[in-house]
Amino acid sequence: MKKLDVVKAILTEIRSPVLEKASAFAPSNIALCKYWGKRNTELNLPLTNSLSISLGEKGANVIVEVNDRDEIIVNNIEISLEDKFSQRLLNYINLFRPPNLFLKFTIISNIPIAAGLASSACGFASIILALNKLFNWKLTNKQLSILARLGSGSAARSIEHGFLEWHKGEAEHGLDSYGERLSFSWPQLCVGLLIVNKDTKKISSREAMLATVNTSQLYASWPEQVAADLFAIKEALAQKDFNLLGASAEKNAEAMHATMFHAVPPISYSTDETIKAKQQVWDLRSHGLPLYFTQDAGPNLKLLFLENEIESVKKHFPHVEIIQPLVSMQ
Ligand code: 2P0
Repeated sequence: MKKLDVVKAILTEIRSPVLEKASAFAPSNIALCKYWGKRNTELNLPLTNSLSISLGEKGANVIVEVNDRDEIIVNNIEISLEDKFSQRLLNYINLFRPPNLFLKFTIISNIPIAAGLASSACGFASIILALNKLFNWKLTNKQLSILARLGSGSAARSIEHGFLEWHKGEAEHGLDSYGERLSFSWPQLCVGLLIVNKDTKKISSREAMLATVNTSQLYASWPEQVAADLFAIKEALAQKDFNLLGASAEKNAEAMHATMFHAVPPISYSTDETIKAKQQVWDLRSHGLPLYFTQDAGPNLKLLFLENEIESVKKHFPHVEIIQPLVSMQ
């Protein structure tokens, strides 16, 4: 099954744009229960469910306009069409447009470049949202999530704000694998972006998850870990039990990193600064501060805490950037 087959199942026809120009914003998202491993690499179909929180106004804004040539501008810099990023974007766009239609993409991302904040997730989600307007497809969020996933797996969780669960689905075509908004609200929840190291990653998450699935002995226990953590996280969200949420999210991230540490050769995204920051969190917690972290495919941490601890967190981590993603969604 190819990406184009999935597109054809959702869009009955490839049509011309109805507008000259359209724009859309999509938030970045952080997984509290991670997506790590695919059952289908072509369609970005995951082996497990995952659950994320969106990051409010941190994300990507895109303007798509009909043009006389393809053009890609990211944060005010024109990117060569030969660039790896452009090639990935153009291959994606080619799934949806008629021949001889050229488009200009102006993408503005307000995510700190080094934060490892799933820029591909909000990037592909914002693009599909903008294309939905440009072509007047009138798709549902479920359909948009499926199409965003074809660009990048975690984009399936960036179509909407709030807590989202990405259902892994069972079907070969993946029309049952999409992000769904959960009805929980928790405005007091804070995410702290803690940048400890600005080096670019040596191995992409795409390559790393493939290597983990193929070579890590620990991967066999990952689906069971996810099932337990997902259950606990949903329970924590329902009960507003912050310690259960933090402990489950941190354990899930640490388990994901353990699976990749057992890949052959081992994969480690942590640096000395990462370990030091984790130890600081553990130390503060042992002294009574309800503070947890999660870590994605990079050395930086995302701290998890509640609004009433903002001042303590700032005191111990003066460089942290604090987001209260759900505060405007009460
Ligand atoms: C996540 N990550 O759940 C996990 C945790 C990184 C660590 O999703 O190959 O860019 O495009 O499907 O979505 C990053 O991987 O990978 C990711 P593709 P993606 O957020």
